[in-house]
Amino acid sequence: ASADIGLIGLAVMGSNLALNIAENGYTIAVHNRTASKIDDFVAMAKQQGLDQKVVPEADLVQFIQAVKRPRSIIIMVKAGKPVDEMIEQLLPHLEAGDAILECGNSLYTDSQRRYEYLKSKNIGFLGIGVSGGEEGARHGPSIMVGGPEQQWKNAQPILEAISAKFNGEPCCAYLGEGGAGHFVKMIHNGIEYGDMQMIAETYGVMRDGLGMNPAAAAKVFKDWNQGPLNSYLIEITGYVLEAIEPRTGKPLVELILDKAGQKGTGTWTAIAAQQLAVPATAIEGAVAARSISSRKEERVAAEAAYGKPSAGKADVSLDDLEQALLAGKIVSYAQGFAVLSKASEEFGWNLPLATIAKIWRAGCIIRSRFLDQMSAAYAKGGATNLLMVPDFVTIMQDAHKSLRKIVAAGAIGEFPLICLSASLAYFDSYRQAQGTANLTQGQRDFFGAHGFILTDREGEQHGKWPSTLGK
Ligand code: NBP
Repeated sequence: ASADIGLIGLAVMGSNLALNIAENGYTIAVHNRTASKIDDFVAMAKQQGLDQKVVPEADLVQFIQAVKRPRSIIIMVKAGKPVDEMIEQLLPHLEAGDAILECGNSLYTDSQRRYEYLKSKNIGFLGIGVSGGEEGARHGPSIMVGGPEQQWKNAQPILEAISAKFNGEPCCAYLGEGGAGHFVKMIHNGIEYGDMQMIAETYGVMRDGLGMNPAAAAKVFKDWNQGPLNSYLIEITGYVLEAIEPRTGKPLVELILDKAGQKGTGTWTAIAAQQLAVPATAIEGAVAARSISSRKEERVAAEAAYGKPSAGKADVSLDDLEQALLAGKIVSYAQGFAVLSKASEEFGWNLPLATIAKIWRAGCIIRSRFLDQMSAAYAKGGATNLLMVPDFVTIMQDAHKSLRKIVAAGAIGEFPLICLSASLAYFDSYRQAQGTANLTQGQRDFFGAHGFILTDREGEQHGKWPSTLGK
């Protein structure tokens, strides 16, 4: 055996990851179900001067035997059934201590199940979230690892070497047992949905509330990228807004159909948050916004029924808009990290929150200056909800006022801010010492005898309610 590691699945992600591994000096055995893709890959590796580091194997058993023991074998095939099929094909040929490193976009419960299944067979299963798309896979993704610690240690040098670096620190970490890596990757994607939706909403305020054209909006995003919002997503927003469609000479963004696609990871985050009873309204709002966007025909009909929104000029400044986006972002990350925190408790993962913020600082889609600030704040320890971390309390004390102005302008101006308004409502609920659930509890006792606690007495009580039956 001559290869340091093996990889199966030479589509976009697998090929790029394999080239990244080869470029970092490791010998990699590669395999793909359709053998012709292996030849294509070797040709690509040759073009990049990396073919000496590649051991191509069209035969699965020879491929496995080409990898040094204890083996680390990456699977980068389509998520779902293909992963299970691949595991079954590998299993008879693996030996105790070997590990399968599954790097696709798998649901964390699938990774948990696979981890337990393979544990019973003395084979390690690492469920690994890889973020950064094609470019990230080739030049340095953010890597979130879950599974048995021993097999992580075997693969650690390679995974750290190929990951993105932030100030020289690898954006790759071991996060916990079982499905921890894919859970964290899922939350990353949920947060990404929130970031993207809130950016789209601020563009909506510029377009519909302030009458700005895409070029003017692009300039604002470029300015914002120099400040606290500095991030990959703000940066690319500037480029998308300034792009011109060559056929027509018009701004490209105005010609793109306003229906957002989604592959499901935002929905998974919203479901997981609900299952764990952690409010993640900004992320849920972002998922809902994509779903509403896809119902274009219904929206066109509803606009005809209710009339075009009154395009009155919003009385807000761009500074308020910047601060509102920052406030919305803080709430959305607070929610995402609260879900992480609860999952950690529930599944016994002991997720390192500061480390998670750290490994998202480079390589992944949500990379930002903000995450550097956040990891530093979490590293100090103490509060689990970001809204209670002292540095962020200071920012929010002013920023929530701007968020309020923007959400109010949207309500009056009739342009939707589903995610920003959800963030504001969460913030206001979170910091309200006396809520309104006292009434809810009264109602629940009325119709279901669910009981309530009185603030001045011990123990559960019931009300003496009038009967409404038959009325
Ligand atoms: P795809 O998700 O398009 O999968 C194609 C690969 O799966 C090919 O190698 C194909 O082999 C193999 N495959 C299939 Br389909 N069914 C198989 C089976 N039953 N047995 C063995 N192999 C099978 O590839 P991708 O876009 O590179 O993504 C790989 C993973 O990475 C996915 O989970 C994806 O969600 C995730 N991901 C993608 C991105 C991205 O930007 N694309 C980013 C982050 C994560 P064949 O050549 O024989 O058909």
